[in-house]
Amino acid sequence: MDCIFCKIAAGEIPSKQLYSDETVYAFADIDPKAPFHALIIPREHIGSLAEAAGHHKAVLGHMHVTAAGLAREHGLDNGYRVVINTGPDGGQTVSHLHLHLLGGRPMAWPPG
Ligand code: IU
Repeated sequence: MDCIFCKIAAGEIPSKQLYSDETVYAFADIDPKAPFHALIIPREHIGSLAEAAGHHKAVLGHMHVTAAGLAREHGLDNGYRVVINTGPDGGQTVSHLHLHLLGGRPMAWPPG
């Protein structure tokens, strides 16, 4: 499968690693939208949150717990935002499930 995030998780395409284990990989977004912007992806290829099913509960939880750990590690003590853009209307541009962890500045609401 020709998936850029699968290749990043496999180390075939370089990235700035922030966290790695057997289930997820986290790296710095190449075009950061906040002073701290990490992407947390499952090693398993899941195209988007729209494909989530019962057997994905553990990996989805793992992604969120990883986000909370990275936020603590990087001092986002005043808060942060986690975002999963899903499908065309959700603004998803890469077809491999990814959780954005954004912090280091106040976030606006509602999002655009
Ligand atoms: P989106 O939710 O699908 O729009 O987010 C995709 C993100 O992936 C976006 O913030 C890009 O800057 C980021 N990204 C990256 O970090 N490295 C890449 O090689 C590619 C996209 I392609």
